[in-house]
Amino acid sequence: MTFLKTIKFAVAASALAMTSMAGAQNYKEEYKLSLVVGTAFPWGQGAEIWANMVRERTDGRINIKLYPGVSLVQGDQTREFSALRQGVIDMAVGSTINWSPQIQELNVFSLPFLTTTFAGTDAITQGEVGKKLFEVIEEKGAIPLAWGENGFRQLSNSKRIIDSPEALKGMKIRVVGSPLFIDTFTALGANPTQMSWADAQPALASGAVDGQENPLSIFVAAKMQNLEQKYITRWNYMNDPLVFVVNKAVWASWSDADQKIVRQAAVEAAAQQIQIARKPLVEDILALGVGVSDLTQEQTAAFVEITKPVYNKWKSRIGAELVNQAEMAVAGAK
Ligand code: X2X
Repeated sequence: MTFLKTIKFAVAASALAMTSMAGAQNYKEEYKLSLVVGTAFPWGQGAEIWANMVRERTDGRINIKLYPGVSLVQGDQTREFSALRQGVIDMAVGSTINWSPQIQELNVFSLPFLTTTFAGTDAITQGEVGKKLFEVIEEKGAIPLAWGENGFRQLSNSKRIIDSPEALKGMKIRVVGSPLFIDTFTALGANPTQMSWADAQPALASGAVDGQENPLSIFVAAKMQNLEQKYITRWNYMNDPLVFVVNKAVWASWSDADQKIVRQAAVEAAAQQIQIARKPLVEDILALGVGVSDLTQEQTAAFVEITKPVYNKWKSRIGAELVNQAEMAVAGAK
């Protein structure tokens, strides 16, 4: 070995020793990943796919454990983002609805009837608006890596077919997270109550509330036919994207190579997760004896019309510029 080669070898060896030492010091034994629902749901399956990919591709250096039921924040899903920022949570696959109390811009997805199609949803998340929202999330203190999807939220209830705002009059509906939902369902003439997912299920079972809104994949996996839910209206009034995300300090503690692995795995897992979430479920639901109503264009128009003031009010709260951009993306997708 020449002198130069010997030097190089020594430097490389000590660099290696330093990296693995740093690794041993900085890497946690387990990374806590928060999510609302577990692996019986497409949402949880996406998180599991991500965790498994990362574990395999990092040879176990990054070991992710799933905490469904938002158990790290005692089931209060509206506190998930704060806990993530503070480091109580290391990672999450989280709903934009649940983070919207801390990140006003994420309300854009909850604007009633912003888009009723997957193409429209993709045009928003995969385009300029999606990029901008990732910048906002990063400014707020977390590293977003990929968009997933909970799905189009459909209305279900125990009482009757809902095909007009009149039919919804006075009905007690459980709603999520953001005050926007209270506004929407108040405008529709219903009687909305905000509660967590954990509280929603007993409230539906006991009849304390008549109905709720969630994607069909949630309806099926949570067996909502056993929670008195007999009628579904497939109105596609909003899609609920998920974000695959990592706490900033945790992210910074990983080597460049591991960051790359985690990011790439998030992108792949999210793509798979969206495919699973988009699997049609209407036949399965009809087989359960639950009625599913689709709306005509005229019927949809009545819902759009009556929620327009809510849309406009929240458009200025969210930022008209961002919402205009989302509207343009949707228009371009048609
Ligand atoms: O609470 C809900 O309805 C759920 C499970 O869809 C969310 O976390 C947004």
